[in-house]
Amino acid sequence: MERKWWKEGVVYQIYPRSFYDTNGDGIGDLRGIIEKVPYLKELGIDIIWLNPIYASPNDDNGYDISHYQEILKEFGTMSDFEELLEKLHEVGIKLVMDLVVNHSSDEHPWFVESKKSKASPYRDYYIWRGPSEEGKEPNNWRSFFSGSSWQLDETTGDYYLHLFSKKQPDLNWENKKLREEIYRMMHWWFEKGIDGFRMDVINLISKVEGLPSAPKEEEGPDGYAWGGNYFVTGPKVHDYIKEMNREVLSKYDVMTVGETCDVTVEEGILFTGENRKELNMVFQFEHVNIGQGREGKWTPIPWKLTELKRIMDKWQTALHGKGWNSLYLNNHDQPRQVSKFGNDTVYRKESAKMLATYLHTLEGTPYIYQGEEIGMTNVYFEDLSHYKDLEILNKWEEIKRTKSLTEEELLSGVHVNGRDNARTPMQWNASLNAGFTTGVPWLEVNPNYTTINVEEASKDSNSILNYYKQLLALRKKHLIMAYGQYHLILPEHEQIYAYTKTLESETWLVLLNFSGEEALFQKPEEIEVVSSPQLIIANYPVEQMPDLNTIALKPYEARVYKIS
Ligand code: ISL
Ligand code: CA
Repeated sequence: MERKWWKEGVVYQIYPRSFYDTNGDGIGDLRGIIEKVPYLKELGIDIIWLNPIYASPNDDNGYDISHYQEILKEFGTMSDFEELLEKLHEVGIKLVMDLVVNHSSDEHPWFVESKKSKASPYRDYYIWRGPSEEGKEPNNWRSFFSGSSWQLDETTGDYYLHLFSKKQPDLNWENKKLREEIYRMMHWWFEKGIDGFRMDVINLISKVEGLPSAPKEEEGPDGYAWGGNYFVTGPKVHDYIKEMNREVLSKYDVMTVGETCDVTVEEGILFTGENRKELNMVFQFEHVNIGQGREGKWTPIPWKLTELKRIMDKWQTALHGKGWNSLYLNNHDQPRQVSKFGNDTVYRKESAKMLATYLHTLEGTPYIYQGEEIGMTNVYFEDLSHYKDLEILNKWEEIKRTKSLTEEELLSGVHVNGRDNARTPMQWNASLNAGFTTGVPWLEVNPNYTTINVEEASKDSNSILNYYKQLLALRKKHLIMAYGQYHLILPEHEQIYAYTKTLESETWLVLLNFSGEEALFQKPEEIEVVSSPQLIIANYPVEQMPDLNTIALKPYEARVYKIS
């Protein structure tokens, strides 16, 4: 086991637009983060991952970058950024930035030049193709954000590829000059002192040669198909990452996490293997994608605890000693974890604490998404017009054309899985707009801010917030939390998620009830317990000396014992 700061640290993800607004324009800003540094320090986190703060026309909230070395004006200035970095470093918190290089904005000077003519020196920075034989798009790939992945450009009559919105043209990684520009930009940020990158959809940067269409029979009512086979973890992706590591990453002591949608565990080992010289860890998606129906995330279906176990067990086991896991249940693209995996009504507090216990006792690096530490929930706006996320708005347009879902059906899907669930402003206190802004927030606050907010949670010793503080303090004391080997017990149980963690001669037993009903834990005989097991943490009051052979776990109860 090789010790590393990025394995032992806990990451806190900040979505700057929704974190804290200091000038009343309704948009969170860098000075807002600076003001909250003491809050973050007290919470006990070690690393911040900041969603994009670069110059951007904001088609996709900053994931469409028009200048990689400038700060979005709404967020502040470069000197605000430098001050933030300095203040974080002063208190020992590291800063990881978002690296979005599968695509840029269509307003990036590279694209503006690329578009001008087929002879432009920047033409090949992007992926251009002529129309198909039928005079249509070059292939049938559907964009992540609905419709074709291709946009016709009148200037030359060619189409450009955009796996995401049409304002996010894909960069052409085959072009060596482009890759060198990206590496130069990365050096520039590292020289400034940042501590790492979270790499947006980094496993999509290599496309299969010829960009073949997906099979015709896979085309949906919109006429397009999922083209993932031709760009998810494509043929040259490992070469590119290795090159990036050689040219840039290896020169600094930094942390890297690849956002790798649809990545398999085999690929996960290749990306994160210590001898591979690629990345430190990846975000896999299998566990957050459970519970999807006919129209994917828009038509949620019930999921089973045994599915979650199977997926997480696979990743925990396969990467042990071989790679490294990142641990998350939500982020800015996902519903709130207490709403998806817990219970956001009767057992909100209990289930939020139970989920936290889970994440922080798995092997890997845990990520807390802003507001998770106070148990923020999904938002249930009453109609689609309240939403701002382009994924939701584009889907709405799509269903108006295809009629594949009614608006009511889409709305209920959005309530469960829409990205804006995670993006409503951070709830600081019970004053107007949750204390997030004195102006009009860019996205409405969740009306439950009057009871769910940081101020309230700080006053309550029994709050979710205080439980997170306890967990993070424990993690600093006990290496077993980050490094201990996970071993699943009771794999078939549909209510209880139980496992042991072992590091050298020490073993912990983690018991989690993932249901709203009482559940009876019966300890398998092969799990040996010393005569006086020690309670490490629990989310309900627990009797002093319980008999660990059988325990009736209360709804969403979590207990961790040191059993040897
Ligand atoms: O949220 C999703 C759709 O259901 C995901 O498919 C998401 O689009 C995918 O994980 C990629 O996410 C990242 O890149 C996008 C950006 O919109 C997301 O916010 C970002 O996390 C394009 O840059
Ligand atoms: Ca502001």
